[in-house]
Amino acid sequence: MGRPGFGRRYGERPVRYSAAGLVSRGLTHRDWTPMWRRHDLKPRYDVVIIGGGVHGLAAAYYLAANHGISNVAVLDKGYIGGGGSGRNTAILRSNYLTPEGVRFYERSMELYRGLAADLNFNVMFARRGHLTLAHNDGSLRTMRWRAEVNKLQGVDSDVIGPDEIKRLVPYLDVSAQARYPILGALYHPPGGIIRHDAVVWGYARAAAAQGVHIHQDTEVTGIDTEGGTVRGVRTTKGDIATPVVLNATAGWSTLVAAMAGVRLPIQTFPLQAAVTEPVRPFLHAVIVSGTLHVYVSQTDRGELVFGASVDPFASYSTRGTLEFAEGLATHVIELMPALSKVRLLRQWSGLCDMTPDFSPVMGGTEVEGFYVDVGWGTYGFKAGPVSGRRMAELIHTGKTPDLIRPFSITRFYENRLVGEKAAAAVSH
Ligand code: PYC
Repeated sequence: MGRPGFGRRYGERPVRYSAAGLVSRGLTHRDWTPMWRRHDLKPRYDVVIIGGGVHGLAAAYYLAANHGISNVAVLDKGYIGGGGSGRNTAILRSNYLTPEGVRFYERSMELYRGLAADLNFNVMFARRGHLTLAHNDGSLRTMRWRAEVNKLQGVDSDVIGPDEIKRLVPYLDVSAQARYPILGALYHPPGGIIRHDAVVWGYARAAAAQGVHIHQDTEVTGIDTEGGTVRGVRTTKGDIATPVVLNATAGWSTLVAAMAGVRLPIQTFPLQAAVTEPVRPFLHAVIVSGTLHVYVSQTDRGELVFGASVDPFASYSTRGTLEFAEGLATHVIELMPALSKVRLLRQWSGLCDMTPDFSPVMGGTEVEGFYVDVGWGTYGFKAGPVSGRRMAELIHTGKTPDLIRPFSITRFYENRLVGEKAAAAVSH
């Protein structure tokens, strides 16, 4: 395949953010320049990325910044970060179950830790410690298993008992009288939270500064192939010729892949989440209970952010339901009875592209030039930086990086699944 050209074409240098700049603009009332500019759709791009979430924007940024490929378009049918990237609960962790998964998500954590400096954008990463509670012997066994795999991969995780849990999270009911008493937890100190929209904006700004074009409100309506090779995409704003298309559309990924004639072993399910009114900071760690189908963290503004397992039926709905709010409230109060008077402010859902083994699908497909970065299920946001970086490397070099090789689509025909269901925040 003809690989995309390498000529670096920079866009406009972004304003460098700094404390001095903030003070100076405050005093002079000078406006900030927009973080990226609008462009007309060009008739040809070296790479077209479908999906303006963290995955698509990170891939665009690394294509330009690391590989000199800046004639890139990122297309989004809505606005950037309006899909899963703006709807997740912003939890970062690498305490997975398989060695392949742990290695991969740990690399993402490393990139996230350095992201604010790399992008000159405050993404508000907060290391909080992540606790996955075990309420029965089976879960405790899985937590021990995960802890050992994590340690072998150099990731800080350990199983701790109720006393230590109580010390870390004083408001948690660790008594033997609870309906599902807490027997222990997988404690992962490096886990934390981040500001998800800042991550999206930071990547968009940095990619645009390298010359990438971001086209919002631009829906892909078709993908043209000829003799099993990508030739271009059709959109609501016009047609584009391109040799390379990257599908980074999460919940919509099967529909987009079908336009190129590619079938994916993925089904889309909504995942609901909710946020409360702000309360005084009392919860430092991120708490997960698979048995009670809930996870909770507290933002820097004091709101409690909750999520659950995916809805039990495939759907493209992004609305919240009363059943979810009722179940959530019941379970949260079982965990932390002191929260019974806190009010829920908003609820919503995002779309999860679930694979049979709960691992993603990354790499090329049977259609030359058509790449996928999909199948993220409930893990997508955590992986944005590393998958963007490695997909960019694959597109540039034509060689699959070792880190993402286990996640190729061929694993489903070769009987080598990468089972990560036991590492899900909550049971599905
Ligand atoms: O895997 O940590 C997780 C998670 C939290 C919310 C959705 N997935």
